Amino acid sequence: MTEKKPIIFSGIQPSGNLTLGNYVGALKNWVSLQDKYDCLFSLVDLHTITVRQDPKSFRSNCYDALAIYLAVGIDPIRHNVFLQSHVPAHTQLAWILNCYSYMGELSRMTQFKDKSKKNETNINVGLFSYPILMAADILLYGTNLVPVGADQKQHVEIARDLALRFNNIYGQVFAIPEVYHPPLGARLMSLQEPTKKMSKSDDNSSATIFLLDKPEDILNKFKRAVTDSDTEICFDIKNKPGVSNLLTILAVVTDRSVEEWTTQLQGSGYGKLKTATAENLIEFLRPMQKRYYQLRKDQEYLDSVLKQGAARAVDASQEILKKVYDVLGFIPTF
Ligand code: AQP
Repeated sequence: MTEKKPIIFSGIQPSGNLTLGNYVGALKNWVSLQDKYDCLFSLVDLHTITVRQDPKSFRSNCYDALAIYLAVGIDPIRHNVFLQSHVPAHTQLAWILNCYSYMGELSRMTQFKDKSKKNETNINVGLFSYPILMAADILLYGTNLVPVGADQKQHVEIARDLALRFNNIYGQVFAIPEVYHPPLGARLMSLQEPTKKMSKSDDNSSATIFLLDKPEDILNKFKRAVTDSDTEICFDIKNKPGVSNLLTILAVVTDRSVEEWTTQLQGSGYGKLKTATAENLIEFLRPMQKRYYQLRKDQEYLDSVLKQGAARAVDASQEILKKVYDVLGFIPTF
């Protein structure tokens, strides 16, 4: 009998082209953790509509993101790769968890505050209750580990709080998930405002590196990256956020330490740091981009991955959902 592995759940919103931040904060770690865990990697499309989407681009963004998942090395045979909207249990559990969540705790969420500022004309209830749906995503599968970037820490904490709250009343229903952040790059910063997170939806496209950016665009974005008026290359997030961000990217994509790069580039100036980061990133992305374009053309294959992922996730979602309904006293369906 094969030993049961601990469970990972994580997802990305197909709300646009995926970024280097999505890669370093999430995808890279999914790939490295997938040998030791049973994983559910979702395209969290229900979360995506908390901000208005153009239906046609939304659908195409879902396939783009799926092809990226596969191109970076996620194995869809061993693990579940699926669209959140294909598994109704996510919204079923989310409704129940709504009834165990408090307005006060949700209104403290940084992402809600940030996104409300960005979408002043559409501060919808979904934006507010986003962490509850995310808690449902996680708790539905008995998840043990949630690999995400630092910006999602608060949301995983809410999922833990809800699980503990529910278990305290009804007994051991949910596993208590742990958060996982990469040791380096848990929050990649904007290239234009390095005190702000690098984001898919930044109005300034120079601020963000997209995984499918062309080499010349990557080089130009790094050349224009904001640093500081000093000249010394050293890692100091508080006083030199721009330089520290570039060193982080350089270290992550070359699999070398920040210290090694700082020593190697000593006395070189920021120009050299920028071109070294751009050139190494371009080479790092090249094979992934090639795989992406091959996969993206194969609609039949992409659909087959989604079909198989959904069937397995629907199946896996039933056990805990049934348990929740049962402990709450709902009459089982006949
Ligand atoms: N800058 C980042 N550094 C490290 N990790 C990041 N993540 C996102 N940005 C960074 C991680 O990527 C995963 C998926 O995030 P998401 O797309 O579901 O939501 P988000 O955090 O809101 O990402 P964006 O890029 O900022 O999207 P938009 O612009 O649509 O709001 C998560 O694990 C996240 O931590």
